[in-house]
Amino acid sequence: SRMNLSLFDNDSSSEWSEVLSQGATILRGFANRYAHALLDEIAQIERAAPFRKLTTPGGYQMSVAMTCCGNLGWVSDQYGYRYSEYDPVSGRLWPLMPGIFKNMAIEAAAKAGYADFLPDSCLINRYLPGNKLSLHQDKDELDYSAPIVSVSLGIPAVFLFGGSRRNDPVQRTLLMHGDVVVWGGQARLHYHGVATVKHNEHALLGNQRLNLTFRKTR
Ligand code: MD6
Ligand code: FE
Repeated sequence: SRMNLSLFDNDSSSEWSEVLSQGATILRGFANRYAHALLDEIAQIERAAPFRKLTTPGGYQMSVAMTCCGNLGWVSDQYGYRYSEYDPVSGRLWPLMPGIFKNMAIEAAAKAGYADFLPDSCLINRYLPGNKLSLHQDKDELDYSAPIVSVSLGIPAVFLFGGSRRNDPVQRTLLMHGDVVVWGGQARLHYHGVATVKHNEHALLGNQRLNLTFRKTR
C-alpha cells in the first residue's frame, strides 16, 4: 500500500518514500545511482570472503548465501548467532567496508530521519530463485537505537514485515532493484523475512537478488 507516500524534494518520479510503519521507511529507487559501484565493490569483497551458506544453531543450513564487510560480520554456527571481527572461513578480518557503502548508508538513514548513523558492519545476502529467509528479529546488535539500512539489488523479492510479536499480522511488499528500507525506532525489533524468491532475470544481476544490510553492532 502507498497510504503514506511522499515524493522527495528535489527529484520527481524515479525516487519516492513509503512509510511501512512508524520507524520503517522504504526509499524507492534510492540505490539506483549507486548500483554499478556497489556491484564492483561486492565483486572485490567476494574474492576475499566468498559467499557461504551458514548453519543455524539448530543445525539447519540456510538457503541464502552470505558474506560480510566492515569491522564486524554476522556469523552463525552450532554455538549461536553473533558478530565476529573474523571471517570463520578464512580466519582473517572481514574486508573493509568500502567508502561508497558507508556514505550511501549514512545518506539513506538521514533521508529517513536517522541522523548520525555510523554502520560498523554490512551483511551481504545472496538469494537465488527458491531461496527464502524465515521470519526473524534482528537482535544481535548491542544498540537498538541505531536503525538498519537494507539495500535491494537484482531480481525482486516479497519482503514480509510483521510486528513485535511473531504472530502479529504480516505486510507484504515487493522490493525491487534500488529500493532501500530504513528500519529503526518503534520498528527496530519487528519480525520480518523474505518470501521464496521467484525465477526472474535482472539486466545487471541475472537470476540473483543481493541484499546489503548495514548495522551499528556496538
Ligand atoms: C533481505 N533483510 O531483505 C533480508 N533485517 O534480504 C533483513 O533481514 C532485514 O531488510 C533488518 C532490517 C532490514 C532488513
Ligand atoms: Fe533481518
